[in-house]
Amino acid sequence: MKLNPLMVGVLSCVGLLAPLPTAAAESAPVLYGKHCAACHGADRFGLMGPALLPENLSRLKKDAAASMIRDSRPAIQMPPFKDVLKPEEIKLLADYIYTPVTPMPQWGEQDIRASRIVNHAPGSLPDKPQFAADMMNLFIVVEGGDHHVTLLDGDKFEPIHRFQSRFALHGGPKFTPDGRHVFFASRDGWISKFDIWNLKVVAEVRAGINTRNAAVSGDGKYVAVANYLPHTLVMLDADLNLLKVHQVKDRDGKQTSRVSAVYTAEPRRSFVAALKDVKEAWELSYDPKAPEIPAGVIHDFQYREGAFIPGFLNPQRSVLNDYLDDFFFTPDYNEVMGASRDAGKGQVVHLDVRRTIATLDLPGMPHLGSGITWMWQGRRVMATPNLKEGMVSVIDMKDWKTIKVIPTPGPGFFMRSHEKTRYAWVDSMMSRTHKDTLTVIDKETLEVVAQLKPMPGKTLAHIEFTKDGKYALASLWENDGAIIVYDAATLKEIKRIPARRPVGKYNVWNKITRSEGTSH
Ligand code: DHE
Repeated sequence: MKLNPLMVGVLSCVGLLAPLPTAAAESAPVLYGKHCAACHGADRFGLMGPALLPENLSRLKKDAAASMIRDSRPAIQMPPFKDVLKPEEIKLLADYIYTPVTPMPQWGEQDIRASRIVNHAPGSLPDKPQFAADMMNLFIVVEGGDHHVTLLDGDKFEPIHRFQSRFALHGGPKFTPDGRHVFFASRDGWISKFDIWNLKVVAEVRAGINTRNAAVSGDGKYVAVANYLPHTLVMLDADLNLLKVHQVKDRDGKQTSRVSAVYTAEPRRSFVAALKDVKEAWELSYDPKAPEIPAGVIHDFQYREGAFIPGFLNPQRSVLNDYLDDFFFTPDYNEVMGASRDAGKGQVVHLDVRRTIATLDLPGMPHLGSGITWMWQGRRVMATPNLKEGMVSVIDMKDWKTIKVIPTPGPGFFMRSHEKTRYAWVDSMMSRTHKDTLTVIDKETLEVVAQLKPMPGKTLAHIEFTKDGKYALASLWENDGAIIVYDAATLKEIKRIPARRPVGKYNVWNKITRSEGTSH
């Protein structure tokens, strides 16, 4: 993690073992077996404690991991090991957990099936909300500080319920179309299904060892999970039963790939996945009647001479000019605007043509996953913050030209707006000096109208609007942080709700209606 030492709780479970004093320096695997394996797994894939593999630890610097082993941290179970392990043993352990496991760890069908936990069988909970609130104006708040989730009433701005989540949730939670269920993905591969109406985690499954994100189909029947480790794309049903594990390989079957992300293209009834190490995008239909997909050379389509695979939940490949890392759908979902993290150039991929149809001028490492769109002077534009430079790029979605670059005080991660508000909000959380500042941009004039800095020096990021667009909720991204509620028109602070590093918040209505101002 480049921003903060966010892997709070890494090794958190080690303390459940009574640490034994170590007389002489032992080898790292022996030390690990003695002090860590019971909770983090002998294979380092994680058990009650998180996985300790370089892929899972990439957001934590090695010396921060060493100091965590040595001194522990507040609010985690692990005791400090400074009186148990010698400094050189702590270093050995830190080196060990950053050593890749070879060959690449596998997490196959059997592992996935065996990991499934059902707390409440389908149909066993009431089909009515068990509390009074506007079910469409609820917020799911992910609190990374102590790995909890809060359900917030979006009218009263009061918490309704708070529960422990899996370690290190990442990406936006995904809702079923009725807004009743929400699915979370953790970096360690756990997918959790929460019944909002009954305030219960109903089922969980571990779909991978290191996961990027998950997507839920527009009909709420399927879940797709994008993994870095192993190189798989996993298909589940909505009760988290395994349907299929795709080994992600190029069309020649030679090169495997991590999956950067998977999203739902609801109007196309499909999932679209970006691959990090292969120049392909995959589209998998979740329509059981999807036409078969030609595989290999087809001599005659009419007479079906050639090999075909079923169209349902199998990949159609678009072969691309460049890698696709982060991407953004056009409003009709037929095209994606994509960026490769290193290139400085982007590409537009047409999902029917199945190839790159345009290149985009995108300097500054745009965070396209955070892009939003709106109508400007009769045309639709999209805007994206940049992870490396303090600027928001505004792009015409017809000719893919950059209309304007709006300067912000520093590189940002998240951008948000709402159909019913005039302003778009963006953070500068990647900046050391301006991580505390939110920039408010007028969507008509494309000018900055305000900069908000309620707590100098403290990170302020990630906005989400209420269902009606009248209030903007920002995260004071600190362990003793808060959700700050702003009037979206006057930009005045209305309320603070305490929260422990609230990394993100998601409004049910904005998500299920695919609001143009929010991420999908
Ligand atoms: Fe994220 C969403 C990728 C680091 C917090 N992040 C996403 C998504 C992707 C992504 C592809 C969209 C998934 C979705 O919503 O379904 N994130 C990446 C990275 O490649 C990156 C830069 C490096 C990494 O380590 O993975 C990265 N992300 C971070 C963080 O360090 C953040 C700030 C803190 C954290 O908790 O990990 C972070 N990412 C988020 C959040 C979302 C997200 C809060 C959901 C945003 C939303 O509003 O939808």
